[in-house]
Amino acid sequence: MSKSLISRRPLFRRGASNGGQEKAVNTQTPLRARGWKPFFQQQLSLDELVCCEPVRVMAVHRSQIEVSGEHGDEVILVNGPLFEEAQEKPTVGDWLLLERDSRKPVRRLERSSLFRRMAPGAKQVQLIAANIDNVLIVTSCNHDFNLSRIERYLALVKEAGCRACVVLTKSDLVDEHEQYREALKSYRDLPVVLVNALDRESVEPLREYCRSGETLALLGSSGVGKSTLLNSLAGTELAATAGIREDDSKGRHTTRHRALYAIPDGGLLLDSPGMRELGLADIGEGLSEAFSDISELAAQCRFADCAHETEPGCAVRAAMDANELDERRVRNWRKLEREVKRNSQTLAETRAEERAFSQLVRKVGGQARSRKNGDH
Ligand SMILES: Nc1nc2c(ncn2[C@@H]2O[C@H](COP(=O)(O)OP(=O)(O)OP(=O)(O)O)[C@@H](O)[C@H]2O)c(=O)[nH]1
Ligand SMILES: [Mg+2]
Ligand SMILES: [Zn+2]
Repeated sequence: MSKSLISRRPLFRRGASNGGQEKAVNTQTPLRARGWKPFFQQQLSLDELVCCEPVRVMAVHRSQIEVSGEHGDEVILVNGPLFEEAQEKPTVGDWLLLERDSRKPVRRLERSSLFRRMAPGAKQVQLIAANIDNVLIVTSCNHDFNLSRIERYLALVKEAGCRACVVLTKSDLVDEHEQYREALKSYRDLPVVLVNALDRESVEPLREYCRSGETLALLGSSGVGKSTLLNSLAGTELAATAGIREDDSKGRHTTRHRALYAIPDGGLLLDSPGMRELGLADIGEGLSEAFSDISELAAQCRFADCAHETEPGCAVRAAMDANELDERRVRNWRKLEREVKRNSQTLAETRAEERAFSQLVRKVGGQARSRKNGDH
């Protein structure tokens, strides 16, 4: 690992432009304001308490990571062996321990939550963010609204153990916006908030998800208004948003990188580019929790391996026939179950291949060393 300190910047570079309100943020201890909690504190050894300093990962670039800690923001280089394993690589929201003097990363702390997806077109997972407390699933009151996609996000959120809220943006652009809220009425424990993301007053109900010390992720397709929401909650222009355009229901991928932003007098917000694909993998509990009504019914089916099609004694089928369960929802549940199974299998194969390859590399390396030493 190379010597890593490139630059240090003042506290809360992101979001610090709002002079007056910034003061309120800094009344918290800097670490707590960045989301530091007993869960992380208790992972430190006595030695580490003396020699190391925790920093939060605010953004990840190819070979650099922007971090923020007790002494402000800095950029560190990462290209050493510490972070080679895909799962181990730091992602936005992670806590890293830096050696106090050299500013070298020592280790990554255990995560309280992790968001990941199947990397599009690849046979491995891609980390999205870590240590998130709450999630806003953002969708707009137009063609973007899609129950099956919301359910996909929900499975991811439940798996990570986060609190979720659905935010319906652009309510100011349509008259019949209540129909969207109505469509989500039957979802258990799922708050729904209708907003005009451009209007600061309208987004006030969302403040309870981003109190100081909490980390809130904004997830949703491109163009739904994630960065607009971030700016309205921050009360200042922290992230670029798409300009006005004629057909507003199409995204343009304005946000290019995931990053955490500290908002004045509040918590940290994760803004991310809209994700076209959100492949689920290595997820089990999350899916049954997101579909807890169906999983509970499925547990009552006569056959343990019931496919909920034509089997006798199928409780899921009976609920659908009685119009108590939406057929689309059942279809989506089964589709996601198959997807998780398929992707998890692919991942297991990839991991086995990687293990075999590194064993081979070790073996060849060992043989080469033996020859060099003249062993027989
Ligand atoms: N009228 C209205 N316009 C909105 C609302 N929310 C967002 N917009 C507009 O929609 C466009 C897209 O908003 P962005 O905030 O850039 O969308 P995003 O989700 O960050 O998109 P990506 O960065 O591409 O993922 C911008 O022109 C916003 O001004 C809203 O509630 N009402
Ligand atoms: Mg954006
Ligand atoms: Zn059944």
